[in-house]
Amino acid sequence: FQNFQYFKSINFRVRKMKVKRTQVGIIGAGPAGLTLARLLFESGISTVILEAKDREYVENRVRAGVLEQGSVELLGRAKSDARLQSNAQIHKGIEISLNGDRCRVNLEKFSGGKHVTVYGQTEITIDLIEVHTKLGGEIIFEASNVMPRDFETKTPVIQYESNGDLTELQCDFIAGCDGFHGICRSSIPPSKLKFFERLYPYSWLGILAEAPPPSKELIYASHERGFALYSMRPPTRSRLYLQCENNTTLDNWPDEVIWNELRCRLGVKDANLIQEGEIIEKGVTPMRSFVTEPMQYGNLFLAGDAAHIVPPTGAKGLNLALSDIFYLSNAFTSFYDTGSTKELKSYSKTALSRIWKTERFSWWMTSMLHKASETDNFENRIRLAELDYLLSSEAALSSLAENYTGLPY
Ligand code: RFL
Ligand code: PHB
Repeated sequence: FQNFQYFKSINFRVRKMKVKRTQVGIIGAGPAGLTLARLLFESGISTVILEAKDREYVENRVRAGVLEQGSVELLGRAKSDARLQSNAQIHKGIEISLNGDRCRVNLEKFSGGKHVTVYGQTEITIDLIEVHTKLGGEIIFEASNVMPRDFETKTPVIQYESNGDLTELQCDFIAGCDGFHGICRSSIPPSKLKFFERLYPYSWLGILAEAPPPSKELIYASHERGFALYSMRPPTRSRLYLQCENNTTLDNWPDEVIWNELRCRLGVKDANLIQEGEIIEKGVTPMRSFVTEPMQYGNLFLAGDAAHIVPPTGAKGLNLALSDIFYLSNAFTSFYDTGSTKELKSYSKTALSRIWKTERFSWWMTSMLHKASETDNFENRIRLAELDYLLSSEAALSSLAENYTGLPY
């Protein structure tokens, strides 16, 4: 009788499952998932993107701002660079400030002619969604209970709910582009993966301000009160960051305290450098280095923040997500063009080789520029020696410029 009651209650809840089919099912409409969908669409490969949040939320997330040349080229291949080409800024140098003394690093000279492009991730996301939907690409926003299944078989599926319907999306492959807190990495049996992680004893307080950028280039400031970064969202906005304690809350940071701290740490001798304006976004970001190995299990492939995290100091998270997509889109295209699984099989190994070098660079920039614990006076002296060496050695400057502008794919 008990079983019967149970059966009845299950039956009562069972809804009819709809079935859909695509070649590559993509989970997550961040830069990784959207760029993959665009590139596959251009190669005639069908995709469906399942995104947990609504479109407005996805298009308003304020995040990265600095793009390597390889990233810009990939967005060009994804036919999503029209606004970028007319609105972005080319930066041929950055400034490094040590307790208020600023020194320009000529990226172009030390990297053999390369530069970076300043254009917000928010804008990139808007551009990718606009082009993809206009051309008929399918993005399902507000998909809930998204669940990748059967990816160890040749017939993987993604189960999800949308507008009250329960659907099974049948596909050849699943791309897990669902960020650090997504479902894909945690769907793989933990015994099949290895994780590598470092947490840092500080976070970043980030603000976006309606204040015109007074400096032409980014300023990375190492100061005895802690790190600060001056960046921008041209033409009208400044994006600024301050090193803060891990357990800080926004209540500790009224606007006036933020501006005073920025003025002090950016240590500007000309008092006009920092122009105040209305703060339109404020948030705290913890700092983490994290890598998952391998980035594939059966027919589920991880890309971007779903597989790895870097602390934002080197401006690499978005760029790494896009270099993964370069390798993964090529591997899918090669499979559908020729039937060869060679590139799919080597995707994880190929991507991880570039990821680890970029993890190293991001860890190095972070450790060098942030104030370590007061009690670790050895670490703090080593950091100063590292900065002193960097700014006095052409070899060290070349290494910084080569990594900051982006290692080759
Ligand atoms: P995203 O952007 O996190 O997108 C993942 C998407 O997946 C969705 N999702 C799900 N969808 C369906 N079902 C589920 N169960 C889902 N779970 C999650 C999410 O809603 C989301 O839409 O990952 P992606 O595409 O891999 O892109 C990575 C980049 O966003 C990230 O690395 C950068 O923003 C990091 N980053 C920077 N990177 C740079 O290259 N240069 C920078 O200057 C830079 N600055 C930054 C940064 C990140 C920051 N924060 C806030 C973490 C500055 C900051 C403050
Ligand atoms: C940004 O503009 O958001 C930004 C720039 C450089 C970084 C990190 C973030 O290193």
